Amino acid sequence: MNKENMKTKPVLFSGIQPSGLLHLGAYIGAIKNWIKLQNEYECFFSIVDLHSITVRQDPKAFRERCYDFLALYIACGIDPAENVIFCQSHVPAHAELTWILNCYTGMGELSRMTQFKDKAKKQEGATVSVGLFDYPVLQAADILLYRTNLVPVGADQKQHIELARDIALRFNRLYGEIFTVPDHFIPKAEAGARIMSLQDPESKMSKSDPNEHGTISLLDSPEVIRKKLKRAVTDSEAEVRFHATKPGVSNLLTIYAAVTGKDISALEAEYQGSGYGKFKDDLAEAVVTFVAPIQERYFELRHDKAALNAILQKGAEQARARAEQMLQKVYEAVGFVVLK
Ligand code: AQP
Repeated sequence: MNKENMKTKPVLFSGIQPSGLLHLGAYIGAIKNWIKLQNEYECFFSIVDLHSITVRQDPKAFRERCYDFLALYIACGIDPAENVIFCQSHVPAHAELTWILNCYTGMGELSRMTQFKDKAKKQEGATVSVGLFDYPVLQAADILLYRTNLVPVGADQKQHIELARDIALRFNRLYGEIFTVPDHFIPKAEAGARIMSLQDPESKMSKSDPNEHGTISLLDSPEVIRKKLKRAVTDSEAEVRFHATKPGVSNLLTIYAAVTGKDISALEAEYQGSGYGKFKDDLAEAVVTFVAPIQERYFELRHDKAALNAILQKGAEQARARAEQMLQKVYEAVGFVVLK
């Protein structure tokens, strides 16, 4: 992409919380499309660290994980020379716009968010923070600050993007065309909109899954990947077929197709009559082969903190410049005194 053309391109924003190891679900649901779309859009890829503190983080591990994420974004194929990659906490406008948007969002709307209900349930016994409740508004601010046209996400985020659209439309009705109303970009189900846990195919693969065998991290070793896929829950039919009644096998087929580029129907044909053992072994090798170059590049990049900090510094400056413009526009629209 030629930087000169950036302003004429539509805008893409997306981010991932550095709240645990980056896994294959987030890669297939989101990052794969970031890579595909990065040349067509002016892209802002964020490490959304403000979102992560909606649940407790160990500060030292959390800080290091932000660098892990940066190195992984790049290792997966996001070019830092052509895209803006930044930590959300480096751009104060995200928190500032959230406050404004909080005042244009109903408690009822947030109460209906299924992610909140699921995540609050997972925290049973602990205090559920106001931040967790408000997280979709922060996400709306993330998106709306950049005049975003497209938000590539997994299916679990659809409701949040719809909320961001509702807030933008509501605000625009009151004050004129301030915000761009964003669209989501969600893969089709068979392309990995929702990759499920290897241990519980009814629940999505998740960073915070206490069962580590349910999730494949992009940094898992070949031995660990083989072990997790060998143990993956299937069914008693021994038939490699994509079907709603076979969620475990369908999930494995989706992963297989995503990491090899093969069609699901071709995989079904390839493994007809062969049982699950060979299917799982081959899938494990395909995943190992897929993550190998990502890991190699990751380890090259990860030790060079100075280079990573320089990328974050540049990204923060670029994102701040853009976000600040929108924030000023919003401040003016709601009637704050704006000092020129
Ligand atoms: N299992 C998944 N299948 C498809 N897409 C997924 N995404 C996450 N899990 C899957 C997509 O990846 C992006 C990053 O999500 P996030 O980390 O910001 O939030 P999340 O959806 O809450 O992810 P986790 O793994 O479930 O995190 P924890 O456990 O920390 O809450 C999003 O685009 C998401 O759709």
